[in-house]
Amino acid sequence: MQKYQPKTVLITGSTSGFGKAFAQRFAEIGCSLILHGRNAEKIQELINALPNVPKHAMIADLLKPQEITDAFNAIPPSFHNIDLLINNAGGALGLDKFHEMNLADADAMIDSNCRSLVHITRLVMPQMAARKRGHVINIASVAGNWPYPGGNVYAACKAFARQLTLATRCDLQGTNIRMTSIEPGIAETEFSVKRFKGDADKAAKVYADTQPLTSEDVGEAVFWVATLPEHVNVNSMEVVPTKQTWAPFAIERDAG
Ligand code: 8X3
Repeated sequence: MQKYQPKTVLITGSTSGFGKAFAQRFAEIGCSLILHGRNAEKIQELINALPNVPKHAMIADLLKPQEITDAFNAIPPSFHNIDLLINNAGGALGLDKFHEMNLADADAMIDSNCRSLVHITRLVMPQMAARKRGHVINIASVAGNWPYPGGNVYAACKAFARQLTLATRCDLQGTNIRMTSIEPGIAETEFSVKRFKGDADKAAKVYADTQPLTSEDVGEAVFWVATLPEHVNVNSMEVVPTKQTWAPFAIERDAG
């Protein structure tokens, strides 16, 4: 089968977890990388650790739309022809019941998972359409497909990412642009430490006594999707550990 190789890849949230694995995987095949993150030092560390391919640090706080635009406009011309955008940044804050949760956390999740996704994609996509070449991969989650207690706003944000992917595909007729929603299940990354605001013990319990996905597992899934021949589009792909399935419905019963 004739395989496809992106030449320039932009990865948001590249300095940890899945983002790092994507950077490593695409560097291995010689892609030029635009590595987005909030922290310049962390991006530099990543740049130093990766194979020797062209790299550009894109520093922006995703909660600040103007920073996203400014950082996008500062991308050097040699990186302008972005073939693959991986919208990976975002994450969860808290696991509280909806009626008890912190509204500032909800706003931050909506901004980092949804608004920034729209803004970055809107900035990157015109050159893909003009060149009739490109692929946008949105990192959604099983949380967007299957409800679980305390998932509320995070789950809704991930459902947004998935549906934005599918709905946007309707607009991409004639552009040759591919678009994919990847929906990972439980994966051992910094995700839960962030969700529990630095409580490493609480985060570790999420992954205890089971075999979650690794960042590399998800990296391999994304790599496969991104290197399929250009006439093949994976709309959505759910990837979970073998040990993760579903619980029965919760039925509230009267006492007594
Ligand atoms: C992360 C997966 O199941 O922890 O998106 O919500 S889960």
